[in-house]
Amino acid sequence: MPQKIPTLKELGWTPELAESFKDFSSENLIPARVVAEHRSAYDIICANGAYLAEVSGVFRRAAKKSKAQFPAVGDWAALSFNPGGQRQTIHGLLPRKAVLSRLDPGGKEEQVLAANIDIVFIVQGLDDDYNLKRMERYLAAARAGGATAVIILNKSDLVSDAESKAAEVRGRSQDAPVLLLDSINRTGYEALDAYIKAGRTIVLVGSSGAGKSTIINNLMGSDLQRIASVREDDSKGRHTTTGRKMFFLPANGLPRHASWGGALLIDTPGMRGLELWAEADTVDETFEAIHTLAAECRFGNCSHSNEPGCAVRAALEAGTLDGAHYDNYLKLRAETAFLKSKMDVSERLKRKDRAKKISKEIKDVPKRKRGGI
Ligand SMILES: Nc1nc2c(ncn2[C@@H]2O[C@H](COP(=O)(O)OP(=O)(O)OP(=O)(O)O)[C@@H](O)[C@H]2O)c(=O)[nH]1
Ligand SMILES: [Mg+2]
Ligand SMILES: [Zn+2]
Repeated sequence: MPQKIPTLKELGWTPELAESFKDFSSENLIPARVVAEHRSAYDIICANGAYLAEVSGVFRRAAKKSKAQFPAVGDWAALSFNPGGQRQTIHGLLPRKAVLSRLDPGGKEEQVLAANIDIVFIVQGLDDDYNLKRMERYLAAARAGGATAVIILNKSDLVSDAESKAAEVRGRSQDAPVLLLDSINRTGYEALDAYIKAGRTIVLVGSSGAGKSTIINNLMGSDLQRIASVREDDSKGRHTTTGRKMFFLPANGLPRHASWGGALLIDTPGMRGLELWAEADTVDETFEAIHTLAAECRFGNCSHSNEPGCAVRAALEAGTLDGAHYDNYLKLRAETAFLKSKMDVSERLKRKDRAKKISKEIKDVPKRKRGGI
């Protein structure tokens, strides 16, 4: 984390977290937030400052079976502090609130990209990166993890039909707000006021080259993250950001937008794809039109593929339901089907509760305004 080292409170430490930390503090452990992830170590911040940390041997053995149990950026860790040590030791993690997870690209398990987040900024460039199916996939992932999603269509300067693209996305984004940004001329940023607030943790995700690091730099008011141009022929990025890392927006270092101060932003490397770590019902909720139609299907457990009396297929045939939308629904449903047994039920319920709470908090959806920072 660059610049001033934030305090625990600035990192989002609350009396509730302190309460759930009680078991750890009796063992002389202190709280720390994980702010960056390296190959086998983590950057953490605790009351004593910023340090590198590793998990203990006991932790490693206990977590061995599951990658998701290892620390992720945003986690609250229990640390044994050694003033003279090069590296501090993580002995445990506090239970996570909302997370953003995906199916680990190398296997069949959950990978937590960011923990204890409030909002996911789904960033898409309006160049060749623009893709409704991918947007729906990210939306389902945010929902599955219990976070609120905000869709950011970046590079609005590059196209003449930005508004109609935004309208197209709104048609498929349900309650998720859709914002247009031009991050070169820094227009559209005022619309972020309603989401970027002190103490909130926000993770930016999307393809390489979408402009995530450019947005972080604009918000921080300085070029802390490296950015690089996309390929001209297909707008693909060059995987410039290589690790997940949290930034603290200083309250008084910002150009003109003091209201963003105190928010925590997580930059992530561009993803080639995001395979869902989600339950089928999450997918159903993401595809609201289909979900609504399904209530009219003859069979309660209709899969909307070949059953008689299927209202979804009827709408498809009548042309009132978009074919691409339906295809994407079936695809994402199929992906989630085999994960069902792997997910812990109580964990899922906790995530749902959290999602409800967060979306209540963030109900003050703004009227979109345009203008410079
Ligand atoms: N025209 C235009 N270019 C932009 C905009 N935002 C970002 N860019 C450019 O897009 C390129 C990629 O931006 P980055 O911020 O590096 O993208 P990223 O999403 O962080 O990419 P990875 O780190 O590889 O995941 C850079 O050349 C930026 O200058 C925008 O709003 N309009
Ligand atoms: Mg980047
Ligand atoms: Zn049906």
